[in-house]
Amino acid sequence: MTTIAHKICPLCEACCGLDVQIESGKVIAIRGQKTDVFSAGYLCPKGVALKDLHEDPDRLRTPLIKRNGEFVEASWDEAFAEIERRLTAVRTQHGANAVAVSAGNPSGHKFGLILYFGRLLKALGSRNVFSASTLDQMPKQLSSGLMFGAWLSIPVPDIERCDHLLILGANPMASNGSLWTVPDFRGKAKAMRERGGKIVVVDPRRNETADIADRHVPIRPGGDAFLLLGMVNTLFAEGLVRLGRIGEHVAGVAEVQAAMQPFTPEAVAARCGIDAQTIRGLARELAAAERAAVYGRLGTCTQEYGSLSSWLIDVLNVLTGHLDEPGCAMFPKSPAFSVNTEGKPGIGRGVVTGRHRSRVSGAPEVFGELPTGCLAEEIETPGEGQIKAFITIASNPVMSSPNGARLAAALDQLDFMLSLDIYLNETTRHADVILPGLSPLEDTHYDVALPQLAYRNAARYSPAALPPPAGHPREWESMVRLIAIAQGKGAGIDVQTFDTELLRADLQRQFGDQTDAVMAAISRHTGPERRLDLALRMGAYGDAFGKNPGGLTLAKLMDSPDGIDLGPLKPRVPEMLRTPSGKIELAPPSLIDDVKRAATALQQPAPEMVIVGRRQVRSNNSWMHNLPTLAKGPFRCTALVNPADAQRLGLTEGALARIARGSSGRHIEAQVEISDEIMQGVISLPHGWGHALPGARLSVAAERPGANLNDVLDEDLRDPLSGNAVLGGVAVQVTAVA
Ligand SMILES: Nc1nc2c(c(=O)[nH]1)N[C@H]1C(S)=C(S)[C@@H](COP(=O)(O)OP(=O)(O)OC[C@H]3O[C@@H](n4cnc5c(=O)[nH]c(N)nc54)[C@H](O)[C@@H]3O)O[C@H]1N2
Ligand SMILES: Nc1nc2c(c(=O)[nH]1)N[C@H]1C(S)=C(S)[C@@H](COP(=O)(O)OP(=O)(O)OC[C@H]3O[C@@H](n4cnc5c(=O)[nH]c(N)nc54)[C@H](O)[C@@H]3O)O[C@H]1N2
Ligand code: SF4
Ligand SMILES: [Mo]
Repeated sequence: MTTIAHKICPLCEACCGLDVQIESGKVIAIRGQKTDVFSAGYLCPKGVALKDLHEDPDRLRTPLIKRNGEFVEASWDEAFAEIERRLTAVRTQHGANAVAVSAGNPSGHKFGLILYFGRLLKALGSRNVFSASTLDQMPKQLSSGLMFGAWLSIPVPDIERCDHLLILGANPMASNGSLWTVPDFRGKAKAMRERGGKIVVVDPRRNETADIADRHVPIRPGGDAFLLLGMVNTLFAEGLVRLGRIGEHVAGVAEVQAAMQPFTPEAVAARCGIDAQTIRGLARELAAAERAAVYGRLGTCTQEYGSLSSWLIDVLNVLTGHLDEPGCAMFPKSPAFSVNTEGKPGIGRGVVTGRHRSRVSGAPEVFGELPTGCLAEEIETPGEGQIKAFITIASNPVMSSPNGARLAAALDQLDFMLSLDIYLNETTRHADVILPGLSPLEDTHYDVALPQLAYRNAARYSPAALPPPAGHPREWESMVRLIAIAQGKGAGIDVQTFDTELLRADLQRQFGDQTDAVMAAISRHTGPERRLDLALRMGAYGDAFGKNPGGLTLAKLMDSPDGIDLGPLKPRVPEMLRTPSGKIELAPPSLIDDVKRAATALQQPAPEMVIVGRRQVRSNNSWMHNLPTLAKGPFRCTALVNPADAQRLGLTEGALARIARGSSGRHIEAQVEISDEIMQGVISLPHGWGHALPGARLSVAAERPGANLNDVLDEDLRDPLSGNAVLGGVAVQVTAVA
């Protein structure tokens, strides 16, 4: 008998609904779910590869414990007993800060992990919290937090009504969108252009998105802040500033104007590699467009001026009247778990940073996290607060962070390391215990964060497509047992009972003497589902436990396998603001101050060659190169070089180039691909490759390991405000390998 299970794909931010065809417990095919109210049948090759992932013999299905340097299979109880013994010893001997935690990208997509992560951190009480966010979007979270009052109040283009889209440092054609949940970007971009809309892409590479755009403007890597400063300067100089409806809610326009004074298009042109006339033109056409949005992503975050660039993108949106209007940059309204729909509308506590600092480099905490670039030194450097134990949760920092080799060596100095992961890979090989998660097809799904970034408001939930193997806990259950260990209650607690206790304690603070009634109302669910039911019902569209009859509940979502459409984005200013002033803070002092740092770098000459990264459709960061469906076909980990550079450097198509990072002595060898899609003076290599490290169990990936871009990047190069790693625009020396 064939059944179709509906499953939301957890692999990237597009959140596509999938039809999983199952026969006798076996996956036959995976297709886009045409009836999904949000993704309407779209999927990419990675969604199809969920079948490979499910069946991958290398995927871990049993806990592993390292004994005498070798991993051996263990029961869940044995694994937890080992964790309890060793983690407790470290905490007793060295204190709470001796345990560090790192959350990787998939933990943001798994609701059993994300909903318990905060509770685990609280129970551990350590300042040493790290995540992929400081290799990714922390600058945007910081600028949004400072401007709008919440870390995830990030405006997204209302693409279905937009007629001018300026994209910087993003490639949604390959990435399927990021900090912008937009399945089928291609279809939506096509529709936009058919309406007469225009797409402009600013990128050192004529990427797949530039290929379908109206115009590609090459930019010197790391130059975005300068381009944007020049554009804002132009708006003021030419009288193009118009704030429109939201004007009365904006503070700091005069401060921005004053700070932008020195940055005429002529002054910034060389630094961003774009001539003054083009800069003025980009500003003018943005100002002239009725419904427009500026959107920037990874390329604008992972650079020296990541926070400045992220901020200036929204400064442009505000100053041209393109924030919070239909067809412009808008704030989605999420059905659950979003700060900007909770509490008193229009005002809040805002965000602060630097409540503590990293011990060795003194990097400020941002959003409760320290920069991942500081992880190795915090393990290596002796003294009070030194990291002695490390917990990774769906995190592969040996591959995904700059100079992972240093981190790998540091991990071997730890007293104890635990990994929640589904592979024995470059990072987890260093662990003492690995607790495997489920195959995504065996897990239930709700996107906690991404509806806050969605092109359209919707609510969707999917049950497991297949039952988990007997005795295999869901990841939230492992999290609950870890919390129990951290609280000194021991791994032997009854998970359900303890989870109920944890939730009751949380609710007590919020609901006081109503707690029992609320607990009773959500008691038909357990685990993350129970927390979800609560959040939905108390959320922006919820039934408010009967006060809003017909409103959302989890039961209602479960009865709607196609999801529930909640309509197009609507203007939300001032209701969504959570700044202490109740205003949009256009001129946060720390950012205005950082403008001075940019001023001192205006004359910085372009190095002869700099390196940047790129994403590819058939790849997902560091961990999906083991799946045959994605791994087959042409070798993808190639170094793109412009024909003029190739000639000058003596590089030939298909041969190896040696890419070295200055005096560090670190270098890699990568296969050359000559193409004029990359601008002169820039070399582009995808990240997440380099699967040749010993001790990993990735048989398919190891066949064509590729080179690791992060081996030539520096762990101490960061955007100082956000702590985000600089992953592009750094100087390298490129030579032909004989
Ligand atoms: N040079 C360079 N470096 C980069 C980037 C770049 O563009 N250039 N991009 C950066 C960005 S944006 C990001 S987000 C980071 C990502 O950095 P990470 O999050 O560290 O890396 P991933 O490659 O996503 O690895 C995810 C890990 O989770 C495991 N995993 C997968 N699914 C599950 C699951 O369901 N449960 C559990 N428990 N584990 C699971 C995988 O086996 C893997 O170990 O990389 C960053 N690094
Ligand atoms: N297929 C696939 N999809 C993915 C992922 C994946 O690995 N594979 N990863 C997911 C993750 S974790 C993330 S964070 C998102 C990222 O999503 P995107 O940001 O859309 O993806 P990237 O391909 O990294 O795009 C970055 C672009 O920035 C350009 N760039 C580099 N340096 C600069 C610069 O200094 N200035 C400008 N203007 N541009 C620059 C690069 O050439 C590239 O085109 O993708 C997600 N989706
Ligand atoms: S675009 Fe691909 S990987 Fe992303 S959610 Fe859709 S099917 Fe999954
Ligand atoms: Mo990311």
